[in-house]
Amino acid sequence: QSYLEEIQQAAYENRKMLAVLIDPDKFDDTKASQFIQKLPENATHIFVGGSTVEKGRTCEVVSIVKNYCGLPIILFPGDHSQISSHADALLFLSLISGRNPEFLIEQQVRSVEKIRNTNLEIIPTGYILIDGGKETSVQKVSNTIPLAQNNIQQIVNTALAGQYSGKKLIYLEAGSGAKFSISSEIIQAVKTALDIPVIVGGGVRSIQQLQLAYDAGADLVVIGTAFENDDFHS
Ligand code: 1GP
Repeated sequence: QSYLEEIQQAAYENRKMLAVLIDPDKFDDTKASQFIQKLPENATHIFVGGSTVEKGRTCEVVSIVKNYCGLPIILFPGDHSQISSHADALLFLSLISGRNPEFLIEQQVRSVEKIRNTNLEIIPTGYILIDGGKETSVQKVSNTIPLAQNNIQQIVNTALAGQYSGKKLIYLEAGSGAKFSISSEIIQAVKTALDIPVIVGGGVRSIQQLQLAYDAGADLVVIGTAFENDDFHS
């Protein structure tokens, strides 16, 4: 079974998934084993990526994490330089909420030479940036305007356009460190419209928020900042 098939199967059976996001630039190698030990029991995936990462750093972090942890490591790259053959799979992201060709196709084309010489599983993913109440680095780096949380129709239409163009997953992103995470109303509307699994991330800081996202229909939730700062609490 591929990593995508595992996600599809879990979503189909309503087994909720949790990814811990590691930003390679903020990862402390000397504390790798403690970090891994602290992972919540219900974590199912490690995502690795960030908006801006020093060249070569993603590879180092993936190799270190792999030594300590048996969870699948999935790249969540901010740009083509963040591709490491040591990971298991790659979210091949298109920022479909934006209209910047750089993140719709340019970075993807530039990543091909690197990807085709690896065994990485490629997972076509529609990435939708939604307003999280503050300007996040993904917004700055991608130079795109997030969709407003109250524009639910546009969010649903964007997600469906992603599905129709062959994306296998849709990622609803409020941005790392967002003030507000994606509302239950949005998650529910997107999940109801789509046949493919829905990932939700950005600003999820507590077990209650995590549960709300699951209850609304998120299949996989991504948590980064709260684990980094050790303040994920119930
Ligand atoms: C960012 O969705 C992820 O891409 C996680 O966001 O750092 O706010 O948890 P946080």
